[in-house]
This record gives sequence, structure tokens and C-alpha cells, in this order.
Amino acid sequence: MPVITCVEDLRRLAKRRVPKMFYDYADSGAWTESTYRANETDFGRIKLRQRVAVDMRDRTLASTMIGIPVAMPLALAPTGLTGMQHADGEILAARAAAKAGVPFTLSTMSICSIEDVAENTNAPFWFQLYVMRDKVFVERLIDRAKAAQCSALVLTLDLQILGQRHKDIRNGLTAPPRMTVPNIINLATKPRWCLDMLRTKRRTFRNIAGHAEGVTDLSSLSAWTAEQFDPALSWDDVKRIKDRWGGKLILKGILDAEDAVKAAESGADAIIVSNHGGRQLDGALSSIAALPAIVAAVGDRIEVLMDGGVRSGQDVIKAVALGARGVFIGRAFLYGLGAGGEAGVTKTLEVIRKELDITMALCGLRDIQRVDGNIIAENP
Ligand code: FMN
Repeated sequence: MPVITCVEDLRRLAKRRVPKMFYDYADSGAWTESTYRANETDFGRIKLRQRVAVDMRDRTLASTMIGIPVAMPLALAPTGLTGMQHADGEILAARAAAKAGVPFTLSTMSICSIEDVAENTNAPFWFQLYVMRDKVFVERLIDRAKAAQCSALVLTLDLQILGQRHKDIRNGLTAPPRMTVPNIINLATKPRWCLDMLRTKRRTFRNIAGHAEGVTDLSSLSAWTAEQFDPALSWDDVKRIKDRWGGKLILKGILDAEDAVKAAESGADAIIVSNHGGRQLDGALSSIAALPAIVAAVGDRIEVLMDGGVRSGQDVIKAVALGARGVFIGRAFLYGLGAGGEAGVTKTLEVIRKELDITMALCGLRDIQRVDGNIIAENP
């Protein structure tokens, strides 16, 4: 792998190695992408206080998320089609996360199934659930996550209806997918990706294929998937799912303080302040901008986590300073995966860890669990 010093280096490398339709799927947001961009740029507006002549020896990044020890306050976010950034992507990312001591979250819409990841890794992972119209399928999925001993369920609430991304429509990444001539020509320029893909048997939504009623082939699979997100999702569904699961529950996709209050009342263990990486409501607040009001509303009642735009250790520390117990990274690890498989995800995590450690020291702190709003500089 060439010299990598930051997540942006991995992004550039992934862009060269991953077929355009799948690279674009990761590196895009809804419509004008204004929220997608704001997720990143709003972090840049927050400035840190530089401190000097304080003892910076013996630093620690260790913390907990939902009571689970983590080597740094960061987890891998659930991302659909991860096995298309790199063959067996979910297994490779889960292994890299386990080595780094941080949680990996498997998406409902993953290529590798719950069982694939459980059989090919040896650390517990978290499972992300979408609420589908097919209640029997959802219940079975919860039971499968339990059987695989997933240590938390991440229930995503901000996808009752699919947002739209221009790039996916143009690239033919729709249901059913369209194999356009430019796609085929582009694939021919990615021989390594194609070879890896030919070597694996995991090339479809394996949580769904063979498990959902009436899904027998690729075309019935894509038709089923397209119409399954449940527009009638309610807080009663959250309760029903919580009861069936019975373990640690995280509610993902909260961006509004009123919803955060309802989430806290639901008895979940944590919420993730998130706009789905700018992929759903274009024009919504960035996650980091939404975080302080949500922490003020429910921070004393429920653990608050966040995701969206985290690309560096500085971003992690800013989110923690504004009240997040931890963050999730989506694209940052997908770029690593596309750039270099498991080694690439490891690189993402090493880069962010190093940046977080140095930033914490330069802010005059040795323990990540003591980071608070004091490290944020007032804007002049
Ligand atoms: N969130 C889910 O809850 N389930 C998914 O299946 C899912 N798929 C995603 C696929 C891609 C390619 C991306 C980029 C995000 C996806 N998300 C999904 C949202 C992420 O979990 C997370 O909220 C987002 O990526 C955070 O923003 P970031 O990419 O800027 O770190």
C-alpha cells in the first residue's frame, strides 16, 4: 500500500480501486448533498483550545460505549453493500475492528450475513436492524442476531422511506440494478476487484436471500428489498422490537430533541445522533450541529452517540467534547476497505487513533473520559 497519512489518502486510493458504481454509492449524499457536505464542514468550524506545560505522559483513549469497553470511543457504523467495496468486506472490517478493540456493526443490508460474520470472526459484533413490512422476517432476523451472540442491536429509525441519490440513479444502482455499458467498461479497469469478487461466494444480500418469503433470485430479491422499508414505523414497533431482542438497544437516526426525548422514554440504552451520513433528508442539520441541543435535552437520561462526517481524530474529540459518549464512522472505514481490504480498515483506525491521541495531548488532556466542553475555543 502507498504511504497513507490520513483518511483522505485512503479515499483517493479507494476511488482508484473500487468500481465507480460502488465507490459513488459510498461517497455520495441525497440530492444536492448539502447535508452530506455540512456533516464534514461543520466539524471544521469548531476550534480547539491549545494548552501548554501540562503533563501529557501516560495518555489513555480507553472508554466505554453502552457499558462495553472500547479501546477508543469509536465504532464502525452499519453500511449496506459493504461487501461490494471489497469482496467479503463485512468479515474483513469486523476482523480489523476486533483487532483495534472497537465494535463493528453489521447492516441488515450487508452482503455477508450475520452467520458469515459470526463464523469467520471471533469477537462479538453489533447488528443493525431496519424495520421491514415483513414482521416475520424481522422477528427471525432478531433471533438470528441473538443466536450469533451479537452484543447490541442498533435499530435504525431514519429510513422509513428510501432517500434518493442522483449518482446511484445515473449509475444504475437501482432496484433492479442496470448494467450499463459505462459500468461494464469501468469494471474492466478494476481487475483486482473483479478477481476477488469471483473468488468469493458472497455477492448478494445474504441476510435476506433464502430467508425472506418469495425471494428466490436476484430480481425477486431486489423487488422485495425496494418495497420493504416500513413507512408505518412507530414507537410501538420500537417497544415490540426491544422486548423481543431483550439485550442492549441503540436507536439510530435521531436528529431532533423532541424525538430524542421519546427515544429516552422508550428505555433504549443509547441513541445515535445521525442523519444517515447525509443520505436521507437533504437540508437537515449536520449531526455535529444537532448534537448539543440533543445532549441538553436527554444527556442526563440516555447515552448519546453520534455519527456523520467523522474523518479524523480531531472530529472524534470534538464530538466527545460536545457530549457524545462515542462516535461511529461510516465512509472513513469504507474508504480503507476499498483501498486495501482488512489492512485498509486497520489503517483507517490507526490513523484516527493517532490523531486522537496527539490532539488530546495538545489540548492538555490525558484521559479521553475527561474530555468536555472546556477544550472548545470560543469563536472570536
Ligand atoms: N445506516 C444504517 O443504519 N444501515 C445501513 O445499511 C446503512 N448503509 C449505509 C451505506 C453507506 C454506503 C453509507 C455511507 C452509510 C450507510 N448508513 C447506513 C449510514 C451509516 O450507518 C452512518 O450513519 C453514516 O455513514 C455516518 O456518516 P459518515 O459516513 O460520514 O461517517
